[in-house]
Amino acid sequence: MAADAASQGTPPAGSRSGRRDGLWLLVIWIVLSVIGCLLVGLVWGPHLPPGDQSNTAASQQFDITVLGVIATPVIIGVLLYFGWALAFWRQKPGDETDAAPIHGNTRVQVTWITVTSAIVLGLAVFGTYELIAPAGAGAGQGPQPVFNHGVPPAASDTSWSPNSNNILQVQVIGQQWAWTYRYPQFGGFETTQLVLPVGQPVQFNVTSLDVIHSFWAYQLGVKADANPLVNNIAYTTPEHTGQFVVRCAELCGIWHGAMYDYGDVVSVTDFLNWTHSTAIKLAAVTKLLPPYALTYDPTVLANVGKVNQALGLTSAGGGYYNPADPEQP
Ligand SMILES: [Cu+2]
Repeated sequence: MAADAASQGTPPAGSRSGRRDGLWLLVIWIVLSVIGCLLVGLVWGPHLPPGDQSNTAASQQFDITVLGVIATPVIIGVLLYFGWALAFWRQKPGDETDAAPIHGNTRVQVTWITVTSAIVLGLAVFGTYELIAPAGAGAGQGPQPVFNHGVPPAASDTSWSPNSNNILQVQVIGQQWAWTYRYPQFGGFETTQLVLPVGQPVQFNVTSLDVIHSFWAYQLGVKADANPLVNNIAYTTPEHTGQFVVRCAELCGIWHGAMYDYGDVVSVTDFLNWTHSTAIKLAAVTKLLPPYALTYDPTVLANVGKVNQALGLTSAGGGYYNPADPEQP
């Protein structure tokens, strides 16, 4: 039997040529895995999405890098074994005999179960920790989120200054098919521009005026559902200035695909200049808006929207439908 198997080119387990193949495979696998892990971790890692524009984004990038590093030896192992089998263990032309039957191999089975269990359970522990400790998912954290910056947001904030205890609040309002942003600590003006100061914790209060949307600030690593009559909270701290993309990540109607814009992370000085000039510029419109609230009643807002439209305003005080929008109801 052993002689038959050897003549077919498939070395039986435990034979001398089988040992040598196994040793070669092990050595090559270790070398390739070390190189692969270093490349994935150090070269590819810093370029993995969503980047590192905010602390939440950097946390997600770290998670994806860790997953990539763990997956690398597994993928290399599979491809190497597959390639090795194709190259060296293939049947010779004209040989149609069967290979030696294999009945169980305790060492392989125990190794397989141990290694796969360790990987899966390790990832479960890592994933759970990353989800809870730094709120790594960056997702909406609910109306009463576990606050993760060590600075509790004060409910009665009416102003904001950098590095103070009153976290910057930005209300994100989804509506078919645009995002608007309210800044309650700067008189509650509402604008289609999302501007954030660098290095300062931000609290997004995400809601909707009509259907379910999803606020996705891609480079900030923030994604939170925007539901009518729900205040969904997400935190982040932008760490680099620059532009980021905001998309709606929940199919919300015919112009869902067009429901995106860009936000800007700017210096604290630029941010304060922008808020003060915008508050003055929009003062007349802000007076017409409903008072700042964590959610808005869509039935009331439709009327407010009509008033605004009649006044020639396109503010999102409610029913934010651009008069030029062909889909306007
Ligand atoms: Cu949407």
